[in-house]
Amino acid sequence: MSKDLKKEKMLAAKEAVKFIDDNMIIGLGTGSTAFYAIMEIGERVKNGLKIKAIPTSNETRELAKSLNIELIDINKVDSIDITIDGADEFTSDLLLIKGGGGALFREKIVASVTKKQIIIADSSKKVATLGKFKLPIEVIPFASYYVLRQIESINGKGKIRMAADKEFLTDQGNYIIDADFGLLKDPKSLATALTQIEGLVAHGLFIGLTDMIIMGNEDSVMIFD
Ligand code: ABF
Repeated sequence: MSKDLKKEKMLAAKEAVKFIDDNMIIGLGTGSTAFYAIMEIGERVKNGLKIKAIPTSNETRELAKSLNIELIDINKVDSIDITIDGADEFTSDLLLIKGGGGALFREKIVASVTKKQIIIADSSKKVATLGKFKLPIEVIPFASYYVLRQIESINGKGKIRMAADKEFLTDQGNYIIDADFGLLKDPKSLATALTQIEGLVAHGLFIGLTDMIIMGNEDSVMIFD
């Protein structure tokens, strides 16, 4: 039986939104799974929920505005109570690859400011070891070929992400390099090595940033925490 991944996304999203209460500051993720959570939040706002939200992308900002979800500047808050966001891959020990949607920089900043980071995903995202999904890396355009060479020097194979016939641009006007490092036996060491590379703005390894993963699983959800 083929799995209904859309249903799994929706189940995970609804479960995550139950954690939201009045007067919270909420981080809004990016991607098709986060979309369902934002729609559910919009419904609750329509029924009187009082929150202020911080979007992780221009796309999410526009969706939130269309649902009359009140937004607040991240630089006006000391912390975020709950963020609900998606992932491209996750392991049972809460390691993630994110950035398939190109929003990884703001997602990582929002996650770093968040007290309770909840990741929602369908069951296709769960892996034993990260790495089948190429690692998204945000890079300053001026540094892109230098970073490509640095990625090769640590046994990666990077490619600049294209959109039609030109480089994909992030909300910050940067490029994304999708890098294949094979299966990641030691993601923590790779994250450390990447962080040393000048011109690299953010990488999609989210380590130690997640408090709970809610995975849609056929007709129910599984929680990893
Ligand atoms: C976002 O969620 C990105 O980091 C990630 O690429 C995306 C997952 O996409 P989807 O939920 O559409 O499968 O946070």
